[in-house]
This record gives sequence, C-alpha cells and structure tokens, in this order.
Amino acid sequence: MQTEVIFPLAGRRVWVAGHRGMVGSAIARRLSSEGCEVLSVGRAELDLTDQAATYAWMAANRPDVVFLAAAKVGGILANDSFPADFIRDNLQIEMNIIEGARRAEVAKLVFLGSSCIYPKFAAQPMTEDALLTGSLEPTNEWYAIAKIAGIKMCQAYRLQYGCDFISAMPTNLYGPGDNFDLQSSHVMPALMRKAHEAKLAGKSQLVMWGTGSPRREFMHCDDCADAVVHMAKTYSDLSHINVGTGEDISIAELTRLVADVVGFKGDVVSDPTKPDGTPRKLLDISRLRALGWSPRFGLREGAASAYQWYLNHGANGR
Ligand code: GFB
Repeated sequence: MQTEVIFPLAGRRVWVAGHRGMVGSAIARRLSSEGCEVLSVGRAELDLTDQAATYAWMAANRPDVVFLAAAKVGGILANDSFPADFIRDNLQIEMNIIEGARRAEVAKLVFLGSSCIYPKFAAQPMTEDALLTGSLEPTNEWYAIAKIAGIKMCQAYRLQYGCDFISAMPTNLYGPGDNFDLQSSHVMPALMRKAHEAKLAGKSQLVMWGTGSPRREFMHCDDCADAVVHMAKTYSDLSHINVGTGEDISIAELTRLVADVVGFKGDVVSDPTKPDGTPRKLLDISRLRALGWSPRFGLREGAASAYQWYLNHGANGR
C-alpha cells in the first residue's frame, strides 16, 4: 500500500541533529536520495545543551525540517550508572531544539525516542497506547522520562501552536557507526566486539551479561532511518509511532547468532552480576505498517553487515 506523501522533502533545508551518531548518520545517508539540502553542525561548533547557542544557530540557519536524533544514549549499564546525566542532558537537548524549532518556524520536526518509554511489564507486543500505563524499568527510567517528555512537548506544541512536530519511538538499534565501548554500549555491538576479540585471542569463553532470558527486538539503523524519513513525508498527528521490526529474540539466542556471524566457536558464560533489565521489549508496529512502511533487514543479514563495518572501522570507528 503506497501512502500519500503529505510533506515532500525535495528542495527543503533538513537539519539532522546528531548527524555523527549511529541513527543520525543513517538518516543523513537516507536523505541523500530525497533531493533536499542536509544541514549538520558538530559538537565543537554547537553545544545542544546550551539554550541560547542552540536558538541562535537555528535562527541563523533556518532549517525547514529537523530530525532530532541528538541524545545522550547508552546501554543498560551506562543508564543505570549515570541517571542524572541521562535525564539532564536529554531534557536540555530536547527542550532547546523543540522550542528553537518553534522560534525558527521549522515546518516539520521528527523527534526520536526509544522503546524503553513503555512500562516494564507492558503487554507484548507494546502498542502506542501502553504509554504511561505502568511503572518503568528502573535501570533506564531516567532516560525514559526524558524521552516521554519529548513526546509530550511535541504534542503540546501541536496543540498550542499548531506545530507539525511528530515523534518516532525506535526499538533497540544496531549497525554502522554503533558504539563498541564495552562499558557504555548496547548488547549487539558489545557481544560482537567480545566475540571478535575472543576469537582472535583463541579464548574458549564469551561472557554474556545477565541470564540471557530477556527478549529484545533489533532493528538495523538504516531500516530505522528509512522509516523515520517515511514518517516525515506521510504522517502528521498527535500520537507517537512505534518503529521496529515486529520480531524479537532472547539474548541467549542473540549471543549464539553473533558468535556464529563472527565465527567464535567457544562457550557462552553468563555474568549474573549484570542486570537483565526489562524482560521483553517488542513493539507493535501496526501504525507504522498502516503508513505503508515495512522493515527490510533480517537480523542475521543485518548483524553480518554491522560486523563487516566493525572490521573495517574498529571499535572507535566513526
Ligand atoms: O542493549 P542493552 O544494554 O539495553 O541490554 P536494554 C539488553 C540486554 O542484553 C540486557 C544483555 O538484558 C543485558 O543484560 N546483555 C548481555 C548485554 N550481554 C551484554 C553486554 O555485553 N552489554 C550490554 N550492554 N548488554 C536499553 C536502555 O536497555 O535499551 C536504553 O538502557 C535504550 O535507555 C536502549 O532504551 C534502546 O535494551 O536493556
């Protein structure tokens, strides 16, 4: 089903806030085929937690469209270890860019959140209506509250000012440009790096955090970028939209899949001192599918392409 394009991007000035991150760089790549001008600004030039500087940059550069992919992100250990950093930095970035977009008369803003906004024990798969119906997962409730605030800001700005600001809630993402630092990263890049280093070192064990029983949904960042660009062109309403693949896997099964992709033949051992987090985070993507979008990447194919990127760029590649 081909949905009507209500907001063409051709000829527009499009700012990807967070363009150097995994999702932001994927969105910038995806926009190259839209006939628009892609704007970007590095951290050295603009600190997005600085309100005055952010307003001034937006007033001077007048983007027509903003993809708000800039955020302080991290895996379960980073979120659990630095709650103040995650809630403060993300609230500041969102408030500065969303209010800055109103002041600069931005025609369309797409705010990117995360599937951790939903209650820890939400019914699975999680629909957009599950938001705020139960308590959050303690290891990342700080980040989750910041992202829920971003959704609410976009809704409030639509109601009070008529701003066409929409929200996309991606599931766990992976792919080129990911963070491979073993302390701050998410599970997919962490397992990939650990399996790779164990293979090279001839080690017989690969350490998996937690019990391995939690289930997660993994979406390639290029699929996510394609989905949020599609949303920018076809969606304008109050509700946020889930962005995922509609399929999940246990962490134990993921560990075996990554070991296989990497070619690590040893044993997997669990580290019970690390948290499991939410038992399951599978998104219902019916609303995204109703917009005429469906995922392209299969998990094994996506993991293999992410591993190839890691081999070409190393742990600190960008
Ligand atoms: O990807 P992850 O850090 O984030 O952890 P969440 C997912 C699951 O993988 C947890 C397990 O059960 C981890 O215990 N895991 C196993 C590992 N081995 C590892 C490892 O080596 N590293 C990591 N990091 N995990 C995040 C939120 O939750 O999801 C963020 O904290 C964000 O705010 C992100 O929302 C999308 O999926 O548990």
